[in-house]
Amino acid sequence: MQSFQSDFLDLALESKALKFGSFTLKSGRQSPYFFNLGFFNTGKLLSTLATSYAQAIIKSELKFDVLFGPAYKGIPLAAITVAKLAELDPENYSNVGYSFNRKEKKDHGEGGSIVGCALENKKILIIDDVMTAGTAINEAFEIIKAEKGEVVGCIIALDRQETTASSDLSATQAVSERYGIPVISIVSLSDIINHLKERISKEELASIEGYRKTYAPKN
Ligand code: OMP
Repeated sequence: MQSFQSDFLDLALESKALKFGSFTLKSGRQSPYFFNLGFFNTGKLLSTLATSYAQAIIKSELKFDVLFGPAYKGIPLAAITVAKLAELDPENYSNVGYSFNRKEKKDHGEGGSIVGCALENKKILIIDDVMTAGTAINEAFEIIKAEKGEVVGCIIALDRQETTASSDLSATQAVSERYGIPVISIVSLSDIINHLKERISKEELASIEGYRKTYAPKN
């Protein structure tokens, strides 16, 4: 594991963004852990979060023009990460743009549903928090398609590595296959288990391992 990944997981535990217990997911599944990126809510935490996203993007060597953060949660993620990319690697990222969609249509001023860089004819990297079934990401694809942008990849903080209800692939594998693009993450469920197994209780570890087995991709 790289240091940006372990720093990220350490802060996730410290900030209580990563919690253990019993949680109902958007999909209705009952999960023994939950990752709430909203707990990265101070300057220090956001700065580390931005570094982790930026390092994962730099490592991927993906080339893109605009980092797109779907409303609402993707908005600050796109903003902090594009700024951090320019700081860490100005030669390659100083001119990368960022944008996000409005949830409500604006009918005055310049109108339009995109704020920030226009997406037309641009290579777009989508940034989001967590992928479980891929529902949130699918909506982002629709928005970008309507704006005539080309999605070249997705970056998320956590890949939960779970199958969806309709496929034997994990949601990230399914999205990657459906759209023919890479889906990269700062960390995955396997990284959480490997990094934290000495620091969480035996019971917590056993229920996470059980959950992983139940929803593991079949490949
Ligand atoms: P999908 O849209 O099904 O991929 O689920 C991802 C969304 O679920 C995230 O954008 C969150 O709103 C929420 N979520 C988390 O934030 N953290 C988790 O650990 C799990 C979920 C979830 O409900 O699956």
